[in-house]
Order: sequence, then structure tokens, then C-alpha cells
Amino acid sequence: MPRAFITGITGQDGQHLASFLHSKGYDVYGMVKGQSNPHVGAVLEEMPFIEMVPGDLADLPSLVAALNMAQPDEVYNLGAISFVALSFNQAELTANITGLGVLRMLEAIRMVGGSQNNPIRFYQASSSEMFGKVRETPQNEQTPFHPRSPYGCAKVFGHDIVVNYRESYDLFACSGILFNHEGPRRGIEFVTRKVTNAVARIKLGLQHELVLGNLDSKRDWGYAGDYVRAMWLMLQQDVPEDYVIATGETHSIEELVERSFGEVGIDDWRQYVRQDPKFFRPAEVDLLIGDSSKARERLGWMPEIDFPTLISMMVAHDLQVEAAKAGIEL
Ligand code: GDR
Repeated sequence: MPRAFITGITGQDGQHLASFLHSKGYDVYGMVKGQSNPHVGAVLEEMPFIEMVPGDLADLPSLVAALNMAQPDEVYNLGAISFVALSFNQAELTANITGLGVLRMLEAIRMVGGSQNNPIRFYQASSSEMFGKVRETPQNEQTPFHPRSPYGCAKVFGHDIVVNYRESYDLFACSGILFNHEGPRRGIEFVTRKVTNAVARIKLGLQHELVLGNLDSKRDWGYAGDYVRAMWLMLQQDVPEDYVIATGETHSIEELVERSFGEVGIDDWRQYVRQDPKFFRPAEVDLLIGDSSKARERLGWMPEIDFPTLISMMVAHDLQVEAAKAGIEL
């Protein structure tokens, strides 16, 4: 059985990827840091097949020990400080984990290596946030980076060091430049889930307003379940390369809000929404839209879930969860 090692196993993508790889017959190892990660229990309850291994992206010896224990064929580095807004307040921590963490993982892979015939293959979660103040539209693998946050800067370092290690040491290392990808497993701090959850609670009478920041920025939103397939496909190729993964459609936050309220039959959504400067960022990424032609041609990858279906799925999920929590029958 092939063996996969995933950092960020308790995050949205870690969960989707673990379930996808398990269905493909992989043994799945997940790296967890700290003594009592609050999400581990819930993830294991749903996916008891995951073997949890201790390790921390800030601690190279722990990464070496974790890889020695798991002996993986494939490593997926999804672990990061991934909330852009937080990265402005914890810039050094973000640089250390989201940026230098990639370097440490690459070093650990060089040390542990895998068998000679079967060297470890590495996937790095790069991000559309690297494009930031975009130099061209849509963005593809050749578009220059102009990050707008400490998170974006750290991801640029991670991306560049993957390219450098691939060229210097002939590692099988790829980066997927993933545009925003969402779903019911998304953390509540990210705007899609914050909105769909609030809409569900407002519909159920459990909440009365939704407080947001900038409603004008535009994102290329896909479904996380579609995007983890692309990660795996990148590692099955003969040659390691980087790929943009995106839907090629963009929508504003305002459209997201309008559509989400529309799902529960609320048209006059403005009476529920308030803007607060505390949710605005010191520098914003105004417009993202990805050109994923390379992935579509070379990997045969295509997103299956479109924006309306994604929002509908998330609102329906949040209605179920919030109603069950409050003991309301739908
Ligand atoms: P993003 O995702 O920064 O694009 O990064 P997020 O959902 O946090 O923000 C998207 C846009 O919405 C605007 N916005 C708000 N955002 C949040 N979180 N909360 C609000 O109340 C709010 N109001 C408006 C933001 O200003 C922004 O323009 C995500 C992360 O998953 C990264 O880790 C990943 O790399 C990229 O997507 C691709």
C-alpha cells in the first residue's frame, strides 16, 4: 500500500485529502503538533484510519523523526498559519511556520529520503495570495508575485524554496498554486463559512446581524474536495512541476453574501449586514481569478462543483448543524 504523510491534517484540506487518499488505498499518516490539539479527536472519530504522528513545522528534528516513523512515499505539506488577517498580527510566527516550515520539511525529506528506487515525492500548498496586487488577469504559473500580507510573503518564500530544492537536489517536489477553496469543513474565520453560518443562524433566529469587512474584493472560489484531487494528480506525473488550480470565475464578497441569503429566501439582506473597520486588512488583495489551463491539459483536472452549488451546499450544511445544536426541527 502506498503511504502518505500529511501536515495540517486537522484543517479543511487535510481532512479532504486524507479521505481521498484512503479511498485510493493509501495508508494515511497525519502530523499533529502540541500536546492536546483540540481537533484531533473529532477528525479521528470520523477517520479512524489516520495514524497520527507527533511533529512540528518549527522543529526540524521532530520532522525527521516523523518521516522516519511514517516512511511515506508522498508528503503533502498543508500545515501553515493560514488565516491572512492573523498573519498581520503574528508576522514573525507566520514567516517561521508558513515560510521556514517548508524549508525544514524539504531538509527532513533530504535526510530521510525514501528508498533509492522510490524517493519521497513532495507537495507544497502554495497560494493565490502570492499574486496579491495582481500584475495580470487571469493569473497563471508565469504571473509575477506581489504578495500583500505576511502570509503571502511567507508563501512566496515556500514556493521559491521548493523550486530551488527541486533544481538543486533533483527532488520530486511540486507546488500547487491553489486559489480559494471552500466547503462545509472550512474554518468559521474564513469569509465563505462565516457568511453561510451566519445566514443559517439568522434564518433560524439565533443571530441578528453579520459583521464583515471589505465587500468589494473578488475571489475565485472552488470546492476543496475538487482541489485535493489536483494535489494527488501532481504527484503522479513523471516530472515534478507547479500548477495553478482555480475555477476561472470570480465573485465579489457582496455576491457571496447576496447568494447565501438568497438560499434561505432572504432578499433584503442589507438590513442584516454591517461593516466594521476591524475586519478590513492593512493591505488587501482586490481581485483574484486563476487560469488553470495547464492543470486541465496536463493533469486532466477539472473542478466539478461550481459557485452556486458550493454556496448551496455550505448553507444547507450550516442550517442542519445549527438547527441540531439549538434543538430546532427543520
Ligand atoms: P483569503 O480568505 O484571505 O482570500 O485567503 P478569506 O476568506 O479570509 O478572505 C477573503 C476576502 O474576504 C474579505 N472579507 C473578510 N474575510 C474574512 N475572513 N472575514 C470577514 O469578516 C471579511 N469581510 C470581508 C477579505 O478582506 C478578503 O478580501 C484564503 C486562505 O484560505 C489562505 O490560506 C489561502 O491561501 C487563500 O485563501 C487562497
